Amino acid sequence: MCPMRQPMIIHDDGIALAADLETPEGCCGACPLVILLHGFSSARNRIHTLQAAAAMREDGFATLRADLYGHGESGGEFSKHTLYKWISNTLAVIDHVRGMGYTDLYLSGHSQGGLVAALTAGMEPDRIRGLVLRAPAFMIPRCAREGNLLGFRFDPDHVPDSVPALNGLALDGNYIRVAQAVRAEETAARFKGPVLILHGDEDDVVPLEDSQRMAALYADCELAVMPGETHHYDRHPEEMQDLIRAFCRKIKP
Ligand code: FER
Repeated sequence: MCPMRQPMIIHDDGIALAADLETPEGCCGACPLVILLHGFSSARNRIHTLQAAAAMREDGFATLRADLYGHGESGGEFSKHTLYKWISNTLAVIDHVRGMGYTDLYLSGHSQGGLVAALTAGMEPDRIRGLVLRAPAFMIPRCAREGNLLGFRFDPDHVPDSVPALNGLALDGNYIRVAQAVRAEETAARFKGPVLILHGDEDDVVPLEDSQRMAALYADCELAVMPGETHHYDRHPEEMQDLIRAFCRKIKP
């Protein structure tokens, strides 16, 4: 019998990443696996991520929820996290689960985690079979280049040493420098597998327009616009789960 839930620590070049691997009934390493990434200032145990993962397991996918650099129970300081560090973490998680025998791999992410899932899939299009992006924050590189992040305006050609983030936190200027260098559009063109993008039309954190723009760039992308839904899928979580289940059934190997 395999454990149904296995907490683990995955190392990325000295940074300890906390993760939970959960397997559906009867799966011992031979089942497909979805790696789920949380958003900015969030963590792997938030209710909407638990709900998304539960829906995936109902269709026979194992799930691994990971806390990324500077978030949740993982190492690193929040102010020093960047998209590059999160991509590196995701590559390390992929290597780790491949070492455990999981080869049929999918990525999913919420908001900033959705952006990172998409960027990583574009780097390993031969290893990642599909993507489930929930309110992906595709606008972060655009906003960093425009000089407007989290409602804070700055000169994009003279990036400040630090910018205010949420809840009294601060972000180093390197977060912005990295975000300015990221090209989400090119990564979409490189990934040919199936993509599901879920986006609430009452999301006031991440604009729906960026999901619409990016959906058109993927070879095989379904954009599900959820009426009345917010950034955190707190109005109709069961509808989010239905959409994920339908997609999982469609793509299941
Ligand atoms: C921003 C808007 C949204 C931003 C980050 C986010 C750093 C990410 C939100 C999330 O992951 O939930 O301006 O800048």
